[in-house]
Amino acid sequence: MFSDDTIAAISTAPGRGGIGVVRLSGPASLETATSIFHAKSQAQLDQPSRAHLGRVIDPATSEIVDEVILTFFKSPHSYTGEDVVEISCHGSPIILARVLQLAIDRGARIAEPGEFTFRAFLNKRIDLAQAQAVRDVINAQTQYQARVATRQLEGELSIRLTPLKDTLVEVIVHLESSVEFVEEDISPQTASLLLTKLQLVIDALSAIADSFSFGRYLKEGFDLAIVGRPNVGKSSVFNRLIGTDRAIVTELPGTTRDALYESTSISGVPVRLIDTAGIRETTDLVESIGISRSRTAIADADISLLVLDASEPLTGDDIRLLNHVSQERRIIALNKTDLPARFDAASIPAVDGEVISISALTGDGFDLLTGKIFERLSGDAATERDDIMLTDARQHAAVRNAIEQLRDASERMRSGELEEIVLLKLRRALSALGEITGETLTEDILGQIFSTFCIGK
Ligand SMILES: Nc1nc2c(ncn2[C@@H]2O[C@H](COP(=O)(O)OP(=O)(O)O)[C@@H](O)[C@H]2O)c(=O)[nH]1
Ligand SMILES: [Mg+2]
Repeated sequence: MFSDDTIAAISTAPGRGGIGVVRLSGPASLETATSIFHAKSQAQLDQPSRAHLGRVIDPATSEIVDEVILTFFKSPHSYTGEDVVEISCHGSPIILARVLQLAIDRGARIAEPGEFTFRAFLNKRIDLAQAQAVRDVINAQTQYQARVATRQLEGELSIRLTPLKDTLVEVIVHLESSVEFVEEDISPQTASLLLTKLQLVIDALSAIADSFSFGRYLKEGFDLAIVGRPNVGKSSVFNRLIGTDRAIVTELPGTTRDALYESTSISGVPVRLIDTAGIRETTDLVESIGISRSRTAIADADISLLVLDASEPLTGDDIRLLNHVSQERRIIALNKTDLPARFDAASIPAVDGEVISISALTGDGFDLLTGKIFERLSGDAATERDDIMLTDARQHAAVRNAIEQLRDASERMRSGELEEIVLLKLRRALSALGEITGETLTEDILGQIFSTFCIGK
């Protein structure tokens, strides 16, 4: 990717719409655009940030291609930091392709996926964390995801990291000067001051790293398996959680023979729901294959929702399942509570913790249930609006790496090891943090990140 040429792409989504935008960025944007654009009025086209009504005309045939609005954003006050022109056409794929082709014929190059944002990054309009947030905003499937990504787009992560990096630099400078200018070791007082500073950085970074336990669910979603013996109402619970009659529900035990998957969201967190075949002792071949798939689903799921039927006494199959599904990863729901109860939640063996009473028939208890699921996902993590949330695995790995280096450096400082080794560790920590915002990254990692963008962004 080179920044001295001019790139062009259709920046709106494929398909038809009210308008569609062809975007150009680079030194020749305005020249290229004006060679195919004819303004209706005598306006000065190079006046930035003004919308101009006009027509795109094919210079070869003088044919009118579309009536459009052209907007010019002058460097550095544009998305990419370069000269940018946006041509808003009618939202027809045919017209957009034609306008793009005209720009290409006049020397622009088709943009690579994410190249506009990549240029914004290269020109320091945004840092790498913000560039990734652009992608996350576009890919968001829930309001919650969009909200967190928008905050990251505002530069929240960099704002949190900057003072920590500054402190690190301070410590490094201090140690470096003592290595260069002082014959003797740094005094115990200074050492303890530096150690305190490092600990503050470690604590702050740990809080950021911890937010990933929930952040990754928010970004990638989670798997929730609905399990239980036959006929307790698993498919009914599944249908109610996704809001449609996807799974077949009958009064016959063994109706669901194979696992069913459906994506939805719970409290704004994307979830893949798995309706499983009821688990019981059986000699039926097809059913037993379904049951073995249920067991796999339980093993793979982030959370298993274990459904019991309150209207019938607990059975041996129930008890076996209660013992089989691990406490930490299960939530117990007592279903059919609209019917007279045949046992009491307190009498369920092998349970410490809450049992949620629900009715898949009436919908009672489902707010509590989804609240419980959300609580289990978030754990102690911050889920509030103004708290930072790490959602990216690469960023998480970088923070973890920095923490490790800093712990190691502190350890060595305490035991009075050579400053050079301590310094090496501190610089590594600093460089790991730089990877998040993109100051210290190799070209191929950058390439990898931006290749996951869509074209025109
Ligand atoms: N009264 C009542 N019946 C329910 C409830 N949930 C499910 N059922 C009924 O229980 C039977 C089995 O339900 P189903 O969802 O197929 O159970 P599964 O075998 O565990 O998937 C069906 O006749 C459902 O209508 C509930 O909350 N209350
Ligand atoms: Mg079923």
